[in-house]
Amino acid sequence: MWLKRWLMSTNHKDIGTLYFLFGIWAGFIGTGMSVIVRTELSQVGQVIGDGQLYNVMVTAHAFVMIFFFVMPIMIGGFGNWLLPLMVGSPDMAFPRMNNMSFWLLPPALFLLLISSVIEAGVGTGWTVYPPLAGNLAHSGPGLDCAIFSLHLAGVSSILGSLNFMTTLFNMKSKGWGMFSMPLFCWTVLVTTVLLLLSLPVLAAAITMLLFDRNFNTSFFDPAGGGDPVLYQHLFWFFGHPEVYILILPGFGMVSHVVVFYSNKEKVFGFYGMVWAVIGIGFLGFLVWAHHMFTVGMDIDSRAYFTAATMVIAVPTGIKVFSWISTMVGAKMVWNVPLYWVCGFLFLFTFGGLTGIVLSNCSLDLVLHDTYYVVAHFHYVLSMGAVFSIFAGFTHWYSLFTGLMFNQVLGIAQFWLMFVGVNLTFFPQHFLGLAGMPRRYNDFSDFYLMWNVMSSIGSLISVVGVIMFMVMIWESMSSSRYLYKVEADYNSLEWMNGTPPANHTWLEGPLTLKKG
Ligand code: HAS
Ligand code: CU
Repeated sequence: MWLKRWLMSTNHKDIGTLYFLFGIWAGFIGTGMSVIVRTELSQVGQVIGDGQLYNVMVTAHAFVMIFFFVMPIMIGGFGNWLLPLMVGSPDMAFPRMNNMSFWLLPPALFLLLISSVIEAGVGTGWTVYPPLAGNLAHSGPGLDCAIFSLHLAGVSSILGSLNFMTTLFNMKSKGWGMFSMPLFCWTVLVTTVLLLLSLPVLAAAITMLLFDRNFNTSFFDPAGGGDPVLYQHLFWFFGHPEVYILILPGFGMVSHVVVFYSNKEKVFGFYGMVWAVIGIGFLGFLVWAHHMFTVGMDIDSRAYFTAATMVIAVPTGIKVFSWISTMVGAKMVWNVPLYWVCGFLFLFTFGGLTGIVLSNCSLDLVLHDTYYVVAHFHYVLSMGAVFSIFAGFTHWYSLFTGLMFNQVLGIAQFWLMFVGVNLTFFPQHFLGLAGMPRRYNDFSDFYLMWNVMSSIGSLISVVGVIMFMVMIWESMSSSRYLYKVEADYNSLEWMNGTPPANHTWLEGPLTLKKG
């Protein structure tokens, strides 16, 4: 029975729970790797004493965090749990395929982890650029395992995307049009379109690389008429949409949480929000070469990619200002999720602004491959994507478990994380501006102070993450059912597609009442 429930599940909530457990576990592995990285960089000289091993840790940290922590939790966890409830569908469109999407992930993670311990591991960075990823610099099967891992995770994402799309197109309540869907559904829908259009390009690139490595082709080898820059184009045609894949569902969750704790009926500018998300998704496909300004691009392409990239600040700004407008003049309820949302708004915007700085080709020629880039993407990821996950998780925890977090612990944990991540990543802007390159295991004395700060910050955030586990343990061991769910989301009418009478989707899926 237990095996049947968890191994052969066709229930969207159980599968969502599996995604959460998997993602949280992978998040711990990724965090452990980041601690190794920050330890190496906490002093001048070498700690690990092996540059390749350091690079392997950096690479695996990125892969685990992107493909096995943020994506499974945001899309797999929240998507599975919430989308059917939000559109009034009894389950996902293809429940058995849903189970398969999940169970492709553990073998993918397994392949990725063993890739790090086979021979010299994969020390290429998550971009896996040839010639470093070729069979001269990285001989042996480790890198091939990493490629297979990406193939599997990619198949999982594509199947999941088809499932979500079909559910959102075909299984909405009677009489619902596309614009009846709440914002989280819209963001997941756009995310799945991005996945469906970008992942095959990554699959092509890494398959060509696999052939170059093992079957003597030379797609990316100039000696055989190939071109390594082609790989970069293919990778970033996937890679840039990927960064929006990592943030868009977070945008959706933030919208729901903002409305809920502002006591508002709906978000400011709903249609503007929907079109902003669609706009970000569309523009995301037109800007990939801002990651490649240093390859020797002609001046017109530089001007184009700079301008196109900056345009994305417009729809993103629409979203930021709409969230703020939703809160203006509201009777705010200062619960834990609202702390995370305010942290998100402040820090994501900051990371977005440094992105605009990097989009200027002339500046990027200097800043590319420095810690400024590392600071930029950790502000939008560790504080954007991760903060929105915390906002969503602390908000919907009662729906998932029927339990409540301890408020004091929750607020303390927020501030611990807030201080930790800012202390970790703010100094990295200074390191980057001073020219410290990324993906090196040592640095000159000149960079010592800010690196020490950064490493101390990372330890503070680790304490924050452990504290989050304490919060989960505390809530479960105290069995505190403080809130009673007013609407019965398992009722027959709900399963048949009519939302319960007191259901107002723009306030989030639940109307909570002190019980
Ligand atoms: Fe980025 C590199 C540019 C958003 C993630 N980004 C990365 C990498 C990652 C990443 C992971 O153009 C490193 C990849 C690697 O391993 O090499 N990024 C942008 C821009 C935006 C942006 C313009 N990035 C994201 C998001 C991410 C993410 C979201 C994940 C969640 N990024 C770059 C560039 C590089 C880059 C270069 C390459 C650097 C290099 O050399 O390698 C935008 O989407 C951000 C829009 C958001 C805002 C904030 C809110 C907007 C408001 C409106 C008013 C603002 C205005 C701007 C009018 C802009 C409030 C005024 C400008 C001022 C400076 C004041
Ligand atoms: Cu980009």
